[in-house]
Amino acid sequence: MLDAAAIARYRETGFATPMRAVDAAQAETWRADLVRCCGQAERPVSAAGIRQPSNRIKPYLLFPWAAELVRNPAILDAVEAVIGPDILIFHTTIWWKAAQSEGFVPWHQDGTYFGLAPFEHVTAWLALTPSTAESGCVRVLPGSQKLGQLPHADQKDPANMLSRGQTVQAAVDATAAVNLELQPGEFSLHHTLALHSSAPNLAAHDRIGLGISYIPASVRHVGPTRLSATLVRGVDRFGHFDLEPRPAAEADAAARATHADSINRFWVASEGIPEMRLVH
Ligand SMILES: O=C(O)CCC(=O)C(=O)O
Repeated sequence: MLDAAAIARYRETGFATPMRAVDAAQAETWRADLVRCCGQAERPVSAAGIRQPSNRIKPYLLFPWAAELVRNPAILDAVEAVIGPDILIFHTTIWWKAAQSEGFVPWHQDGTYFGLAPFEHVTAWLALTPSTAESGCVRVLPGSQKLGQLPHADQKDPANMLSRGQTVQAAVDATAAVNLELQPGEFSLHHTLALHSSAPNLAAHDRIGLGISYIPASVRHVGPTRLSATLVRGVDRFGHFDLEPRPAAEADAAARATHADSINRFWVASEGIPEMRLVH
């Protein structure tokens, strides 16, 4: 999947693309599953009036189809090539841009918001619809992962798809950016410190993908809260996280409890690390 030259390119540029995870038919099946299970954009409210975690965050704890998706062997092979054989999933976000909508993602580094050390996390972005320059694909500034962690600040804008509008506080030469164009079933990788963003979706179709955050088991959370993560390949010899179970049935009570617990811990952790608050 990633030969020595491709791994060297990833180290140099901070990204690798495009690679194929599944064929278009399987991508369409997952897209339909996603629309059925995660169609609600707003977080649901319980009978007691308490806002519940969104199905669009960590869906692999709720839905067997998503649990299978994040364990896709082709994605894991590529991830293994860059972070090694013992792999945990720390987070996953569904990135859904409606057709011809204004939503955009500002220039940012994922590492700013996760409270992880060292900076070895890699995001796999899997397309379930075409993700092109026209539909607002992810674009990356090559080599920016070498700049280290840059300061970010909140920039409120209703069209900003990051919860608080977290934006890097550095001049970005967008003309040097590379569009990570993907067809359904293809994926890219980007390094946790790679500066990336995406523009509004000008296409006549929704643009849907998942950003899956993989870390080597050696990476730890820097705050005092004990977080949970999912072991998807190899062995966890470090025990930095409580390991999450795979859902047995679609959003059953056990899966809902695991999902809520995982996300609640994340929220607690974010109180000590302000950048983490309500992150994608
Ligand atoms: O999907 C997008 O437009 C942005 C994705 C992103 O920021 C990420 O996967 O880290």
